[in-house]
Amino acid sequence: MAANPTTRVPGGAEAARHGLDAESLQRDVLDNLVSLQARYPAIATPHDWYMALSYSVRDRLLLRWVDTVQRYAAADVRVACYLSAEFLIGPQLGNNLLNLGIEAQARAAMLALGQDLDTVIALEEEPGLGNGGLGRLAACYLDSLATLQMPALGYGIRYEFGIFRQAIRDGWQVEETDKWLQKGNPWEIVRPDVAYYVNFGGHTQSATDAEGRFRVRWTAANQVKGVACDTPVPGYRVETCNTLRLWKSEAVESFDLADFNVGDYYGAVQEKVISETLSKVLYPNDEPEMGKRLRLAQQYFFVSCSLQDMLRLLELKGEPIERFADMFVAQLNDTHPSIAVAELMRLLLDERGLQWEQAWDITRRTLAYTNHTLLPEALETWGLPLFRSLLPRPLEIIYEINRRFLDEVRQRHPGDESRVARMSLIDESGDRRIRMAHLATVGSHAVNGVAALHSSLLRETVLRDFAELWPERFHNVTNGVTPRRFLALCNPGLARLLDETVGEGWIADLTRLRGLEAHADDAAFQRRWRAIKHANKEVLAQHIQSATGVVVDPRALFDIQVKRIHEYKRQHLNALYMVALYQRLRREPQLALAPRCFVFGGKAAPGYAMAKLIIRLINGIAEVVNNDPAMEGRLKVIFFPNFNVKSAHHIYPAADLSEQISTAGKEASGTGNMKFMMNGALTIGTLDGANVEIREEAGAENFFLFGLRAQDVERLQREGYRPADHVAAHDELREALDLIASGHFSRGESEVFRPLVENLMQWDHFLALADYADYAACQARVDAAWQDPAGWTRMSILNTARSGKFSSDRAIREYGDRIWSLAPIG
Ligand code: GFP
Repeated sequence: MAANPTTRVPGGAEAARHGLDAESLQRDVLDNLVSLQARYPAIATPHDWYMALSYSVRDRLLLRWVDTVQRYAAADVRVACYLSAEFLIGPQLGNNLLNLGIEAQARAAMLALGQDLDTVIALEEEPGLGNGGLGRLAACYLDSLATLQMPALGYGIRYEFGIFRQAIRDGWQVEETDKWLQKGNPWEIVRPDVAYYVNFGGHTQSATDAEGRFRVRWTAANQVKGVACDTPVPGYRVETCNTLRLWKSEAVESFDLADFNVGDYYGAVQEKVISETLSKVLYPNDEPEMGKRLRLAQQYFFVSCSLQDMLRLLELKGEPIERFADMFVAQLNDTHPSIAVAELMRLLLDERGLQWEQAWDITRRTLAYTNHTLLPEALETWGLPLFRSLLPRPLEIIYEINRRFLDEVRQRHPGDESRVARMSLIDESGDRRIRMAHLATVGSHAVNGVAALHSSLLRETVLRDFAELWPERFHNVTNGVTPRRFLALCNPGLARLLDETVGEGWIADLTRLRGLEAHADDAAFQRRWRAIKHANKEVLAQHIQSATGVVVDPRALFDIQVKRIHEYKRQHLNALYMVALYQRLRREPQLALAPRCFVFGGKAAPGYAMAKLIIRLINGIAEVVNNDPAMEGRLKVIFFPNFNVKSAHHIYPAADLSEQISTAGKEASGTGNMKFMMNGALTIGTLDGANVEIREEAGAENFFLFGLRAQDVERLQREGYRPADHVAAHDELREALDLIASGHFSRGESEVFRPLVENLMQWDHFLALADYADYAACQARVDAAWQDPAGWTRMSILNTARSGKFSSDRAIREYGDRIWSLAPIG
């Protein structure tokens, strides 16, 4: 739809009503308090004020939003659609104020109304619509797309219950339901008119239509309606405001169950219940395959709604179907949306009547796939019976894609049937399963990993045959994080110093932080740098005290590991070192070691017993260490409960040391590592994921490196790794394991940690014991470096100064140039 200039929203009058000054804001907040909250100041609760202010900010965003939509509609540009099952967007109010540039005005307006802005901001419930890095990355990318003024839409699921809330009881993780919508969500705009139907179950029939063309009709057993729920995504200090569109499932009232389920009333009702619960809850990572029927349904649901929406937008633009791939590119964030390959084909073939070749050409040109993991257990596959019963028509299409694809492979490699079996979209080796990573690769024009090392391992291992077949399709785009939220917003003290030193331009061009290098050795500058870090540590110390009751000293070295709990991320390696340190200090109280405060945060998947045991271990160590008078002023251990975006705001700025200690070759990239670096933490890490590039940028001398390389890990495992040998060779390690096994950290119950200790001694799949000695030695270097404040501060400044590469703006530019052929439209 070409926008008619006379119908454009008149920015002038509207803008005046929604002025950005404190007085207009104050007026609006009061208006909204009455008209949207039905409250008046004398009885308004702090939450009412939060809602009223948020609505006032939203009004200002919507002006930009309407304008942006009209600009995109008028321009002949491609739109990037980011399809992701997770968007961990974090609290919105503070970020929106920052991006609009009206934080000071909002503060003044609230003050005039007798309210404190920070208190109001702290009340916001966080939408927990993601597990960790993958979902947070999607949110950072939306921020950069808007800031770079690139036409984009985020598409995902509006989960009613996000990732569970983690409570700690008796040292164990307890999961509580995340009722983030309970008090309402002021940022959401529900659009009942933007809704699509999605089929499930039933059967297919083929017939020839009136024009003699072969057509397939899918008669579903059940249909679900997806309703769009939009959230505005403003760019930083630009007029552009993009959209995050999340789908909410609803039962289809008019659907006549009896017509489709003759004789199976209960079955039909059950399906109806499923449709109503489709978008209820986010699945945690690392769960066993069982009971995932709903998960597959969720994936298909949001992908189908999103593709149907894109087709509708194409029509609105008045473009023919042949131009679909010119107008849209869809990035598949991991395999969760990879069913898009079959669904886009279905929509083009069955609903639009295209021929296979043309539909396939459009599909391939539209889709691109990002891989986020090499771990075999994390690569999605679906058993055929489950897939067939839920998605009979997409399955037929997958068979046909596979048939044609394997013909191509056979032509290229005649007689190489083992290659055919390896590359097939169906794994025939056991109970036949669909390999979603293969489907995504075959159906996309570009495939990328998320850090240089990961992308090359992807080409050499998991997708090797595909990289041989289509080398030009493989790319690397190293992840990035938004410096708006993860520096400007969460670390205002440092942000002020950066503004003063290199100018405000760093927020939109992070490479400008290089200007800090000139000050790295300046004693006065260093003092200011340390004072800011110290103030941030005081803030975190307060949060720690209110969350755990433990008092920590901000003068200690804050050594922090926050991320999902997983054996490959090796929180247990860190835990072993803490135990060893504790023993050393007990044995030799005079040891000249710097006081250290270890902080952990992260959730374990509810069904992942070993990860939960690691949490129990950390809490067990914390209980013993924090209550031992001999450790006072020397060692503290904290497990910060319910790590999320909100608490991350306090954690990254307060870190001295960032723990990035995964087994080399296992962490695809990491993004927390980048957030720590920007905030001046030094990294202790392996050569894994983006650590490799962080070290390159920071300089090897400003990074604490230890551990096996990816190729060593692979060789050791191939040759037969014997963890017990490493224990035998290292007294401190053996004693640490013995102490854990003795029940010292489990209130005398020696059984509690037995599975963990035995697992390490027998298998140690992630080589924690093989890396222990080097890790401990590296920690000693950290200790020595910390005892030289000037040297440490210099390294800290240089880390921030050289973090420019890790802005998500850089990453999004690379996607735009290399994968999407998409330029900003300012
Ligand atoms: C996953 C990978 C990480 C990677 C992110 C984003 O996140 O290495 O940085 O995706 O690409 F494992 P997590 O699920 O580990 O948080």
